[in-house]
Amino acid sequence: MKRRINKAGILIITMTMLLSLVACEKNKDNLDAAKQGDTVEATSDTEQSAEPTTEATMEASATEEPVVEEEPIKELTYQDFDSFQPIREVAIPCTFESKEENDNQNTTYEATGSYDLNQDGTDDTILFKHDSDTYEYSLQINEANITDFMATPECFYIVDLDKRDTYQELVIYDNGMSDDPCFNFYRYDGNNLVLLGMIGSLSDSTISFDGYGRIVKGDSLLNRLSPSIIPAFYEVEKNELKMHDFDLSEVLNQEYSLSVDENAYFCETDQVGEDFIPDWSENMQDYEINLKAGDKIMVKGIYDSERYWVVLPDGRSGMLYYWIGD
Ligand SMILES: [Ca+2]
Ligand SMILES: [Ca+2]
Repeated sequence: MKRRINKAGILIITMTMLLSLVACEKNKDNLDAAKQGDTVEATSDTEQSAEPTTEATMEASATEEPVVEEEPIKELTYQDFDSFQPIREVAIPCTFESKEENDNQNTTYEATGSYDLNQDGTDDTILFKHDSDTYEYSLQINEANITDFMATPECFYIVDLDKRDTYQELVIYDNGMSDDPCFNFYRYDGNNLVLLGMIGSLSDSTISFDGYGRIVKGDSLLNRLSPSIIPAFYEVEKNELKMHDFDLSEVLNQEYSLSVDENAYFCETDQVGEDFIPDWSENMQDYEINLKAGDKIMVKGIYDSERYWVVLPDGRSGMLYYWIGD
């Protein structure tokens, strides 16, 4: 299990999204500064346009669906990956201060920030406390509180999931117990604080938003094809994140170009499908494959975000798969 000692620094960085999608690693430096008592101000090159519409939402309850203005939106298809923007580009600037305390037994991390999450004109006080030994955390926004467990909180973001309502959501990136990242989504409506849900992803930079309440991950091989493909999307329904799969039957047996270089594993086999078990023995290197951007592959089967039945440019057929374990 991988443990991180210095969470303090990391958290703060959070909202930073400078000109070029600076990653958490860069932010860690800032957080270290914040750990000393400084204030780290995150910036974003892309602010979402979320004009407050104060009339309806101040009395809304987190137990109710947010008030959504009438604005028809395009039905999403598996071909719409380009209408999504990564979290680092859409995160709204916010400042957090943090401190870390150690005694003989426990390390506690605390971060505070202020942001008008329900867009009622008054900033809301955000207080996050985490115990790195028990993994328990407390998130308090004004008088509302949630306690739960989180392994390795590293970054805070504020995003506007749906620009048609007045909520703006807090997202906490948890790097997991063993580099198994997860984004935790919270909504505050002025009275209630709700954990909308969690979305696991294979890295911290692969979650994207369309501004109309829809979220996609970018950690699938399908995202890196040209044209890119979305296997599924998430949206909030009754204050809960729900995943919707796309019907990808039209995608199969088609040839696609890779949009980026692809380092993976490939096993030439007829034993394709859900039951395929990768060889993770000491011979695993024998299955490494390096495909290049522009290479054409045919997708014959999609089993999850880590395993695909493909036909390679040289005509070999088998399973293309990825290392996601520890
Ligand atoms: Ca407020
Ligand atoms: Ca909103």
